Amino acid sequence: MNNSPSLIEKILTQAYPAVMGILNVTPDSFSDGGQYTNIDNALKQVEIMIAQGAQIIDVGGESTRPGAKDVAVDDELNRVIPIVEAIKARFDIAISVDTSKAQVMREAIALNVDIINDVRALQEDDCLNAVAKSNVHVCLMHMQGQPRTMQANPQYTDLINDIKEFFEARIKACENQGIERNKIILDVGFGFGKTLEQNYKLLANMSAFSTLNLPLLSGTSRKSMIGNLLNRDVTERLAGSLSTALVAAQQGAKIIRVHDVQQTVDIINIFKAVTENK
Ligand code: 7PJ
Repeated sequence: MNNSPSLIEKILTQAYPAVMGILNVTPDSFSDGGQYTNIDNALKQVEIMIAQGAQIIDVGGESTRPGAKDVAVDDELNRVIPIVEAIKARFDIAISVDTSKAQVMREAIALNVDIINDVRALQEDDCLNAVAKSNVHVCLMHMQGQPRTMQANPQYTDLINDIKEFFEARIKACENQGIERNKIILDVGFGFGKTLEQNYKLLANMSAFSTLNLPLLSGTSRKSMIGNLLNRDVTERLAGSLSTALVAAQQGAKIIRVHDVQQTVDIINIFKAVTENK
């Protein structure tokens, strides 16, 4: 029996946030779609992100941008699984798989991935089962509605409290299936059924979720909450992405999910210097 902490357990006990580098293997993702569908290109990008200081690589085969179409399970498996295998064979890096499909979860878990990152918080068929009895960590993200329609008219009684109650219910559902609480990571889900103002309210109040005593993941990189506020298209959102990442770090996020790894590592190192010299 090996009791030494896993890569992800070490990451979650660090004093400063870890950077999760995004590897989209979808042909239609909003900011880098189609670039990394070929295995060699994907591995090159992984190598670059690791050299830049990423501690986790998030592999995603379903585009969840507003309006995106559903992906068939076989297509998602064919996109994701060979790339996870290839990364595992070459690099000692924590791997997260961004999926809402039980079959993709099962095959990823069989390859010993570290995190199942589910924007639907294990609410789809068989997902709780797929994760239960494994050792994997899960990221439960909050989304109101479904990607195709979620930005139409998001409404909350009390934004922070509604999301907190959602987390409590999903944590309970996990625990009822035998998924241990200490395997769970939470994410408020920036851009997933939230207005511009609601996204910034969540960013400003992310530390309110620390009462749940679980690590928080923050994903704002290149999103519309930046583009719409600043009137910048997707290629011009770096400063906005870094600013939101810094606020998330100040609010206690343990993992920052980004496209621009090197620049985000830089701002975390600034955050660290500021904190340590207070
Ligand atoms: C997120 C995600 C996020 C988590 C995507 C995009 C859209 N997973 N997957 N959190 N976003 N946990 O990258 O803009 O915010 S896909």
